[in-house]
Amino acid sequence: MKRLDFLKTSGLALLAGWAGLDRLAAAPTKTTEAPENTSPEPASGARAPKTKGPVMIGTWPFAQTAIGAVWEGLTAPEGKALDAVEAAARRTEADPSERSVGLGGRPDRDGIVTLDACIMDHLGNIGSVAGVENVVHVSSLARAVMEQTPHVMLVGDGARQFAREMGFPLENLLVPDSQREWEKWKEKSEYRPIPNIENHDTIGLLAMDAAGRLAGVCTTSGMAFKMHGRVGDSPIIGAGLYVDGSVGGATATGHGEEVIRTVGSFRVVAAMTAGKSPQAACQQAVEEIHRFFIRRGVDWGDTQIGFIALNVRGETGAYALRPGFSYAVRTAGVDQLIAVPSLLDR
Ligand code: SD4
Repeated sequence: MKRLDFLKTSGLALLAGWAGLDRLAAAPTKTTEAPENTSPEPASGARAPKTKGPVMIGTWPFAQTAIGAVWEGLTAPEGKALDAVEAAARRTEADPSERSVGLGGRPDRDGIVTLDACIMDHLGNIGSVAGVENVVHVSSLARAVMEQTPHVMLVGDGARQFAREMGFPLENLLVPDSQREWEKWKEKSEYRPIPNIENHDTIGLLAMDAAGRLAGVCTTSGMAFKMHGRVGDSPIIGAGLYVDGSVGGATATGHGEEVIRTVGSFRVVAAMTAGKSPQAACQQAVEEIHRFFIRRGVDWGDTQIGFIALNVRGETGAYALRPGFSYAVRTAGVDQLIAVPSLLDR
């Protein structure tokens, strides 16, 4: 392994750590069935009863499985929010049947799978990678950027080179099903970078551990059949993810260009900083983004944007532009998949 003087630990030590995270993710869990809550009440700021950590939330139904797999580790006496979000992300990244994250992610229009991810802790430490080929666990790569380099973001070939130096295995991420979908898409499409509005399945995860530390991660293969080199919101701190350890965190899913344009996740955390509950903050951000569409006079078509948020009191919330988005919430005694309220009816 090429030695770089800013590297603080060896790739072997990192690999040992990742193996530990995957054991954490593989831990058996008890899942409590909970009725779907189709209309979560907005938390009412100072009047809301205090809730305590640990708590963990994530975008889309697959987050429920990922969170369940790491819950035991998060709730252990030494459980850390940062380890939990990374371990949960790794679980989804490793699953080839999840076609929008990690292994099995949908390719770009040239048939190449490129992944984006970022991670942030309660202290404001950040790491990010974008446009990465051949690396399944880009959430861990983002963490390695955060912890092992003086930088916060690596992209493309440089990110892959760093992965190799850190001992990450390089592999083919294009599974046969994704390849078949891409070939079918090529037949029908005009081979233009048309946003695929049906595959907004990024996984964003936020956790608070028993010590009150917050952390978040966001990992995706991005927009299906995107232009090669296109980067969405998911690896952009402030857009796809933001954590303020004294306030709360937020993460986004949906049309990345619009989330970048409006600095979406930071917008949610800023609203919480101003006193909004996570639920009200997500709603305010979506309403503001909707006003951006109207002001710009653009047709938002079937664009979907959704946010989830968690504050330091352990309160959670989510809101989307349109129906169809759901998020997983896990606290002591609660394991729910919640249908997210939305601004538009269709
Ligand atoms: C992106 N928000 O790259 C992410 C993932 C997504 O369709 O929603 N893809 O824009």
